[in-house]
Amino acid sequence: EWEAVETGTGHTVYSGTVPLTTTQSGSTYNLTDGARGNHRTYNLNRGTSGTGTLFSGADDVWGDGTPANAESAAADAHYGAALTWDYYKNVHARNGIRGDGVGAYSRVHYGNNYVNAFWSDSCFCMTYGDGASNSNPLTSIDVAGHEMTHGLTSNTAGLVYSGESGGLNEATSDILGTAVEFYAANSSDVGDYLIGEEIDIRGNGTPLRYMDQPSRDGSSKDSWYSGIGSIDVHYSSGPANHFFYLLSEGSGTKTINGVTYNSPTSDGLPVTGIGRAKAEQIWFKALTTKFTSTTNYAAARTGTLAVAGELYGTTSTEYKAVQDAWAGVNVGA
Ligand code: ASN
Ligand code: ZN
Ligand code: CA
Repeated sequence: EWEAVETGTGHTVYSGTVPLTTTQSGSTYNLTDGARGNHRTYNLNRGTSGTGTLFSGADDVWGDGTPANAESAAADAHYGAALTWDYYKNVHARNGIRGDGVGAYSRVHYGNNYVNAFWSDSCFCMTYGDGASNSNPLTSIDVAGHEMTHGLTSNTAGLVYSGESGGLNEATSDILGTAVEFYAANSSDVGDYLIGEEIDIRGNGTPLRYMDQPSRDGSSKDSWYSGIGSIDVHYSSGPANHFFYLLSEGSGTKTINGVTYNSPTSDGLPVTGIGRAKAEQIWFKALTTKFTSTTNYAAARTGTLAVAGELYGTTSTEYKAVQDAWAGVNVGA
């Protein structure tokens, strides 16, 4: 018996035809990513516990691009995990979720008509439902990056998943999930500042969340206020998502990759963006070197400013942009 790292082909639901790193064991191919800590992708086949079965087959072609083929969502999940791994490594020099080179695993086809996806620390794994009518698996790149980033946050800052730290935990997943989507630069899946725009989770074609103006979803908050720690963490994430958009792109109206955004500030003052790449460096470094389990919005401001000072200096335009972007979401000195 021998094993070899191979490059197969995935026909995904959301990203077209993509390369997938797999493992060949004898005459069988497995969805085990031999180049990325052996990250594996399993089929729960509508079950809700255990690992189900590892995706395997006699050829190295996975899925047909439709949700009806069980391998299609697996191809998305395997691809999303690989992209997130590559993004952490190539953009932030981090070797996997824990920094130890060990891969996690993905489980697809969780439950029946299950409209959610989630990370779990106990299994060190991420899990995806198939959505309404089992026809919209929640396996798009931004969602995969979001869920895997819950693992990163848990193993770094450890932001408690309630109160303001919970909102910052959620925003970290939206921010880095979005960064992975841009990193993919896949012609089928261009980057945007929307979350879940491909999975039709609302059934009307609209995204789950908006980073330019989080209140566009009807529930999220654009700016910090006393008491924001009492609302759902997927809504208290709003100010941090909005901060990241403002820091990257600046305030006002802007069209990027064909999507038009409108990002107002709570203080009415303009923010000049510093570009997504610098904003990502600031957030990632703050997450991994400044934030703790109890970091709140005020402390996130302090931590991101400290990082901006370290990276660019306290008299830099980058430092001022961090100040202005936090002021734009009502987080002040
Ligand atoms: N999809 C959700 C999330 O990752 C699942 C949850 O709320 N636990 O935040
Ligand atoms: Zn989340
Ligand atoms: Ca997106």
